[in-house]
Amino acid sequence: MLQEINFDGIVGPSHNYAGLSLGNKASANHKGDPSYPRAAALQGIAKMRGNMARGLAQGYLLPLPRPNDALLQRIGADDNTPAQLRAAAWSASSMWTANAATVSPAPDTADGRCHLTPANLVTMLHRGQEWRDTKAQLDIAFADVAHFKVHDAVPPTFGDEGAANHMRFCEGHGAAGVEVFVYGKPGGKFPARQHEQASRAVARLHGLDPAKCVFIEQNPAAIEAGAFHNDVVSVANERVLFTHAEAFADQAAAYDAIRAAFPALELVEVPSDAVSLAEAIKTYLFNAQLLTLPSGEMALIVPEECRESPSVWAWAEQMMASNGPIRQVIPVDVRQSMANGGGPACLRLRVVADPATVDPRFLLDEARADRIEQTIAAHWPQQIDPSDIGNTALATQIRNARGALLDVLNLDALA
Ligand code: SUG
Repeated sequence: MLQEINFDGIVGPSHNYAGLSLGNKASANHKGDPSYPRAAALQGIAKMRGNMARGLAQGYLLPLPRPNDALLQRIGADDNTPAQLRAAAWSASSMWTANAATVSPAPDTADGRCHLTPANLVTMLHRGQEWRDTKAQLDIAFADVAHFKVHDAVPPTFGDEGAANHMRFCEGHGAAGVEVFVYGKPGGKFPARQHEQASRAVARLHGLDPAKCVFIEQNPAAIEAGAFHNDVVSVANERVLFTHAEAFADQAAAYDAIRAAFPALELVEVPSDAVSLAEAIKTYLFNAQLLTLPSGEMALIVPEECRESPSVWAWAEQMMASNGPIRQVIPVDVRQSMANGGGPACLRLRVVADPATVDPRFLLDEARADRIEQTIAAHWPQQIDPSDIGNTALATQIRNARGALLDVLNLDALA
């Protein structure tokens, strides 16, 4: 049976704070801090276990090979190369699998298969190195060509950031949906990472019905305030759009366009006088997993930071007391990822599929969660200081740690 499976990125052993993402406030604010890869990865596993315990299907994608020597060679890295450039080859940014790909479930596509296009992530050097290795995993996880089609990334210069700028509305995950692509217009203070033409190319490649696609411009003021991806200010699930009132360039026109394609839209809008744009971006209230529980109720999995914000938590409590579609708000601790600008929603890629058609080596159960946790506890570095980047012994530890995980999951093909 078709169902939503969330594929979380396992946080890689090289997780560090190098301040690489211009326009991502958390990344800039934590530049130079020590990082805790082991704790970061265990936080991620705990989040996955929580959703599994709620009765939801859970998968994962593996960390990519780091440090990436091929990237260092391609930029001619030498002893004088700035630390920032070197750090790109050490980034664990593939943990944010909302940027791994855009996914169009089978009921939406012309050939009745689920289509996946890895995001080219060309705006940032440290992210642009990801897609071929990501595709190698998607090719294995979704190898069943009767049910899946994995594309190549769209070419540069069209920046594509994947599911982080993509929403889907439907009556139920297994029903045909309306796909909404949110793009930024370049020319602002910070890069607009998702280009309209990239979104349109993905929609064409996936064989979507043009009448069931909506293209919406992100609010330039939101990008300027630090919403470098639309999923920092909006999230959708089934009929529900949960959004900040300043997410889109023309908010009313955006709602109208979605309603024209999907009349059943249920809007949960948070006004700016309840939660300011700045507070929404600081707490990542919208970078939440909006999930349909087996009971049919919706739950919002938010970062712990939301509970610490008086305005956000007051709003959440009032919403739960109301008769709206979101019945529960559940905080989770993903602070290590949050400090680099990645909340619960960034850490997962949603795929609607029958789990029986997915390679089981990418699906979580309690036994696999135990094995992954043990491997992390045994091999992931406890702490990385910025001055450690480039250290040969640490590079070896990071490579061996990933190798140990591949062994345990029987995925040596990705070595
Ligand atoms: O691309 N952070 C990521 C965070 C991505 C969040 N994803 C979603 N919103 N879906 C980014 O900006 C920081 C890396 C560093 O600074 O080392 C970073 O890449």
